[in-house]
Amino acid sequence: MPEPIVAEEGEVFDIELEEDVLRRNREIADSNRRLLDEKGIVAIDVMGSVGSGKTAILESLSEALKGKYRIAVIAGDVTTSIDAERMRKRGIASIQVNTGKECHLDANLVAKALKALDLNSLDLIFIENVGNLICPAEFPLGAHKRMVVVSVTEGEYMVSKHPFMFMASQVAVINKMDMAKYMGVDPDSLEREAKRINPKITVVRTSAKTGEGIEELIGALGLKR
Ligand SMILES: Nc1nc2c(ncn2[C@@H]2O[C@H](COP(=O)(O)OP(=O)(O)OP(=O)(O)O)[C@@H](O)[C@H]2O)c(=O)[nH]1
Ligand SMILES: [Mg+2]
Repeated sequence: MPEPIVAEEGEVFDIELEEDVLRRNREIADSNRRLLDEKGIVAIDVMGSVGSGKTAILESLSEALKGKYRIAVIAGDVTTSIDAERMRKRGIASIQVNTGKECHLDANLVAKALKALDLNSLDLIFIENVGNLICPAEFPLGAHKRMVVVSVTEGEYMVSKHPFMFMASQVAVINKMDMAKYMGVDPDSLEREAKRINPKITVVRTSAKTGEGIEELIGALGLKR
């Protein structure tokens, strides 16, 4: 088989421009973190591919946690407000951020969303990133934890193919466990692969449909019921 063509560093984009953008993003992420800490709010960046179940997991987590924490969701999406509406239907304050063509949220968009929320009346903010397993990894938002959601319906290679996302996260969720037997995907091998890429990552298996693993996920995120 012929060797794959690999882009040299700086070949695809102007590398200096990219470094400037990433540095500015980090500065704004640091300022988001300072603001959150000042207000005593914990923020969690929820990343993962399209349809892996990010919103469904946030629905389950919010339901389980809303007696204990005052929760809001910042929902990132390219164009629609569907996810923010889903959370609002459950009585969770929610702000939609549309990125237009961009495949990830950035710290500046999150800063804007934080301005629009009443931070004095919140304890916990979930930030649902745009559905994508590549771009969000490079753009920290100022959250205290980053979690990546994959699902067994995405097949057996989605962890190995996206190492940066697993390196950037503290918690990995393998969702749609109720579908594992139909898909013939082995969750043990997904977990092994995630831990090979990032030995410090905590892996939790969930089903947003049956509620499996939601309690364990609450613990893995450092939250309490
Ligand atoms: N069977 C099963 N279906 C699930 C589970 N979690 C989510 N789903 C379904 O998968 C589909 C996508 O779920 P979402 O929560 O919208 O996924 P998402 O990651 O937020 O998607 P985007 O925001 O579009 O990237 C929906 O039809 C959910 O009902 C699960 O654990 N088991
Ligand atoms: Mg969603």
